[in-house]
Amino acid sequence: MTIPEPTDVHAAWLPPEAFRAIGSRRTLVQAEGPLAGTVRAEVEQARARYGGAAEGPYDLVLSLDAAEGADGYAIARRDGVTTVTGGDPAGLLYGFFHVVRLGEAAFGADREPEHHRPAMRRRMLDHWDNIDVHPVMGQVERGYAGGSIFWSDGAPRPDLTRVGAYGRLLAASGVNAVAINNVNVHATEARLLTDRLGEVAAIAAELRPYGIRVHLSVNFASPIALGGLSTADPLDEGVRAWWARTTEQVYAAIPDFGGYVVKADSEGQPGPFAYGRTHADGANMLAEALAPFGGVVHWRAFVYNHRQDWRDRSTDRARAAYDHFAPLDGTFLDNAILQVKHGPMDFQPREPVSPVILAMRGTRLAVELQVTQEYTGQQRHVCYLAPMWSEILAFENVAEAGDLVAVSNVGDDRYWTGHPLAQANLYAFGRLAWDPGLDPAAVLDEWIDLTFAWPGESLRRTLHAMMDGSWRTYERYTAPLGVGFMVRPGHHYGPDVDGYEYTPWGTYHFADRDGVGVDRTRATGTGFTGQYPQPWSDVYESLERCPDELLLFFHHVPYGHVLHSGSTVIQHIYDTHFAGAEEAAETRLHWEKLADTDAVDPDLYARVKERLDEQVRCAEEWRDQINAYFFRKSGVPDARGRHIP
Ligand code: GCV
Repeated sequence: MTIPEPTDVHAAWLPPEAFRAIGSRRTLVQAEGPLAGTVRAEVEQARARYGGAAEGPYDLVLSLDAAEGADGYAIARRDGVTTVTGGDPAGLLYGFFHVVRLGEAAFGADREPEHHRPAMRRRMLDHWDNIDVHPVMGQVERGYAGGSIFWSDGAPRPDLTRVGAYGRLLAASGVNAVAINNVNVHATEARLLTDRLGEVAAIAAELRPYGIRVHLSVNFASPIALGGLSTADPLDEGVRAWWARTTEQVYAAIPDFGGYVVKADSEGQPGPFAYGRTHADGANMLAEALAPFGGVVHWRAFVYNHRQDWRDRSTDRARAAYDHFAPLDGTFLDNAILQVKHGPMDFQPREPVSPVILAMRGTRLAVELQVTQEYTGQQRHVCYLAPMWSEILAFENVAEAGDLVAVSNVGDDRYWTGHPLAQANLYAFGRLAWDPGLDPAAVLDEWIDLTFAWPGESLRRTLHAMMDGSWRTYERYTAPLGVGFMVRPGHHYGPDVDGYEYTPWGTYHFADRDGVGVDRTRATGTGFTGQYPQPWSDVYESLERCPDELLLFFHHVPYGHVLHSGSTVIQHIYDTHFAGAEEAAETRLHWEKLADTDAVDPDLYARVKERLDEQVRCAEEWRDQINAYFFRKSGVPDARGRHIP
């Protein structure tokens, strides 16, 4: 096999240098089969580049031992030999990339055997890629890195080398599944299931050598749109037979196909409600069609009324997923996985963990994160998201979900992710899905070492200074205290405090002259706090105990309300917005110190610099709009007398 290394694309965390330590040594791969073949090809390519020998005595021996379990491996070093023992061929591949991560350190002092197994069985990226360029959403919905790596303007890309390179990067971070098309499945994309299945098979062929299974988003109404039936009722025998037949054909073309992803009865997508059926009826029908082949259906819980009357204060979008799905707990088949966004709303920079995840103990769950930075700066702002994900994953039973899924941030951009530093988010997603307990700063170190080939302390310090706290910086200069959604409607970039306030989307902040926030208490509000188990139900209900950063998510409070920090809400708004914009400017200063040094490639330097200029501009815009808005509403001056326009 040929290692996919497209020359016109940035190497991300797998530059040739990352393979020097292995390539300059003597390595033995004692295993057979396709994935072992990938490892062997990787070793041979590294050896050809860095002059290592094919014969023993060996410095590195990779072999199999089922005792390490599926996807698992052990790594050890003794008497000058490093050993990697894969539980299966996929484990061998992950063990190989572990050695790549260690670099020279893999061949230093002795190591006691360390055993590694992924916490999540499925570590999956969802692409929101379209085949046709959508008139509003473009080639990739919420994509900030150019076009799709799979399709261009209605047609599959003729050269898929880059897809192989993507698979290689993903395998090195631990990802093992990719859903290739948008969950909003439009007419053309629906056909990937039938007459355009060859395009799916071609993508699967590129990803297979790196242990990645392909999944497909399907349209619930496919039996009508593609099969010519008069209904898509999940309990109709004809519909069930259609899905069974169609699924059989999918597996005939792609024997290791992963399964379906479904967005149903959500933001205009069809679903079982049209037939008076439940989401369990819908999910189970597809699960039955997939079961004979070992496939799964990821059924999304993102179901809410997007045509709400803004005057109606009793309807609460945050409640919707739980209201729809909690009563169905225990009724989903084993291969039906409920895919739940990490928060109850929609990937805001700060949300509580969704109560659906805490409630549905009798259902297989996938927790969904968003690597693409829809609400976190759209890959124009530095926003390292691992600290947020790590908080989410540390909450209650979140890390016990079998699957971790994230919306990919990759496009056909030369740097993969638009903002080169956004590559770290993609890398960190895979690593946290493998081990949710990893320290985000340590994961960043791994990314820095690989991407910049073990750079000096100065670049490392600069990147940590720019990235470690960047999510909190972003939070400071945008919507305050967990209230969310003060973005421009539609594209969701930049501030527009009242942009969504009088719309049907269910995303309101209720600011008036006296106060701000959404009352979601049981006592006086929408009752959303009651969807949490104890102690959270009481913690969030209580004005005194609710964490500051979520205060306005759960409570409507006067501007003079005193936070745990000792500051009033209004002063907190001013302080964080001045501080956040200042921090953005400092971030740029850190980067500018690298100008005219050889620390990073000049093109990469320029790309990041251009994005930082925009981040600084936008952070100032956020600061000024938010501060001016709340000053005008409240009439309360800044205690420190700073200029508010
Ligand atoms: C793919 C948000 C986004 C939509 C997205 C939706 C979803 O509403 O703005 O673009 O649609 O989430 O997750 O289904």
